[in-house]
Amino acid sequence: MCRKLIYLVSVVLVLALASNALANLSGSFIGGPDQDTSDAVTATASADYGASTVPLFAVDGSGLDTADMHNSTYTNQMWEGPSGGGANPGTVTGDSWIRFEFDQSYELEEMWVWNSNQLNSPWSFGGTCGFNSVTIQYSTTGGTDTSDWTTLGSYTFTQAIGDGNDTAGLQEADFSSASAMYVVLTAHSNFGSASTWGLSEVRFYIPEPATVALLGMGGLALLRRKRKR
Ligand SMILES: [Ca+2]
Repeated sequence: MCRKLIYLVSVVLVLALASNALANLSGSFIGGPDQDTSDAVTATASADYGASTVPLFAVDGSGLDTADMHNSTYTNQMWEGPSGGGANPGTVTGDSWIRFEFDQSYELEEMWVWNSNQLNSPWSFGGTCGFNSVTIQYSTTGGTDTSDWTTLGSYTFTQAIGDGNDTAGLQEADFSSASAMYVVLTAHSNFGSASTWGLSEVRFYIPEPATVALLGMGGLALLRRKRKR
């Protein structure tokens, strides 16, 4: 009776673990698996135009469909701001920047950036607000000294086209497992907009969770127990 109870409890525990692991597996990015990553990623920026263009819209999954393609060309779905706002303390100077803070340090694999997909009718400068020449820097402390930051590199982003149902302007950056709690993207040019800078969405990929290994061990232990009986 007692053995049966222990077995039953073990099965329930492993099933619970499996459920948790599968939930984590379905999205190996910070704040996943749902597309709204704002529970674990906080975005701040050099500037914005107010409530319809706040940095939050770069991390809340807005403007993406379930296949991670652009599905919007409007504000309220992406971050956007004017030039200026000064440099983020400790990182390089540019015309515009956006900073991401995670809920803890992570070993980053890749960052994905969906560039600004804004179609600013009646001016029709689709995608011209997007970052073009960009410096990417990261830090574990977020300190205000330049020595607190490591430069990942200089990047040339591609332009989104101000259309829906595509992934134009999707840019990847490889962090090669660098530890970071903060990432800053500083733009030195965009795709033609004289006054406006922005991004549609940014996502940070991390290694699969350790629970997968635990799940494997738990399942193996149960199989062995079953074979012995
Ligand atoms: Ca968005």
